[in-house]
Amino acid sequence: MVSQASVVTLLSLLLLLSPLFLLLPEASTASDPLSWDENGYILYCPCMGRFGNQADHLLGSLAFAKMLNRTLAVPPWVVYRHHTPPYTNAHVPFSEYFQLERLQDFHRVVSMESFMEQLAPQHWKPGQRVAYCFEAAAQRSADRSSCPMKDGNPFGPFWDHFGVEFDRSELFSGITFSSYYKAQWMERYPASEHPVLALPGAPAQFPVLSEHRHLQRFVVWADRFAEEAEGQIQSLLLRPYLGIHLRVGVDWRNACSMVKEGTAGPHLMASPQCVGDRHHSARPLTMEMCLPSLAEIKRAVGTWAHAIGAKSVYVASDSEPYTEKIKEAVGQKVRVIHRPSQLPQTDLYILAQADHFIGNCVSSFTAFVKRDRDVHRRPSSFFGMDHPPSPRDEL
Ligand code: GFB
Repeated sequence: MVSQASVVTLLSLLLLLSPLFLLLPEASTASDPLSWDENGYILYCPCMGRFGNQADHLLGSLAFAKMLNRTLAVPPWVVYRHHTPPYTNAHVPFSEYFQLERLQDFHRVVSMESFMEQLAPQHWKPGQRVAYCFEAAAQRSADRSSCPMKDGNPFGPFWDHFGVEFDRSELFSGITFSSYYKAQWMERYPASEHPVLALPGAPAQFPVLSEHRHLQRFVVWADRFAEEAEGQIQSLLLRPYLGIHLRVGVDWRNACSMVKEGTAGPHLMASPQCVGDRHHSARPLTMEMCLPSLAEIKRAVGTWAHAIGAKSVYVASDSEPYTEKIKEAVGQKVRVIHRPSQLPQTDLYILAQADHFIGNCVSSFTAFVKRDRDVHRRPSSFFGMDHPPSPRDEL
């Protein structure tokens, strides 16, 4: 028989402990030590291009890790500070902008930082660190048989950031990262013998393959970051607002000269997003799509601002924002906002939330916004193309 007094004691004990129970789930996700995945890991340096390029590569790398059933160590974003002190690269953790746990909804991931802090000391010790690369890449190294993991910037600084030296190299040829080679990868590099595949670059194509674009849905803004960016939208913009991305700086002018000269071919960088994925049926890529003239910028902005009844226009730009010219195109009643030293990711967020977005067909910075908007079924167009092909159903 349980006495009334002991029931009361038990209940008060439970009440006393309940806040602890409530805390348990969070504690188990946030601070539990990581356990080792016997299926192995993939590590890579996001060593090509800036944010948009790295984001494209992340999606393909997620798909590759899932294909091999290995955990992906999600690298930090490499940020180049060529013109700002201290001039060295910054390595910004993925979770600064996005929720790592939402990637888990697609496949097992761990941050590169946690991998190095918690798992490497026991499972990937100095002396056991193998680099994996294409034979062709190793040809570039001094001994022609080592992977050039740390040659130059950003390669050296990336691995140095994590204190990694490589002890030997495994070279491969005759395979690519495509799903066609899944069996060869599994056979050649079983996790039991090759637990950590560390690669000099992303195991993915650029631009992202059409079948991997839908993975954008797992790239979800971090709450704190979204709140701050949302605050800017509330204070600066009136809805409906039009968001535009101007990619018009010097590096871009150089890139687009290939379109002018006719040497670009059917695809140039992120252009499959608007001309179509297949080479043989790609729509022609025009100069207005790559480097829109001021007349085209004014035309497209005027057309879309009118179409959505815009009360404001948000201009994100890599350099010149053409604010005054845009005001001429939309009239004095429409607020035109540009923030010159805006963090690229804040620009991306604000563009992604706009009532309509006009982007640059060839830019992977635009591509990030376009995919995010497609996931949320928000409309987008491009300079030089008012009516792009509709996104595929899987988005
Ligand atoms: O993102 P991203 O790979 O796109 O690189 P592309 C362009 C970078 O320029 C961004 C800055 O990551 C930003 O740092 N940037 C461009 C902007 N547009 C904006 C903007 O509207 N707002 C802000 N705040 N920043 C590729 C590069 O760029 O273009 C390659 O990755 C190379 O390195 C190639 O330069 C020509 O695909 O447009």
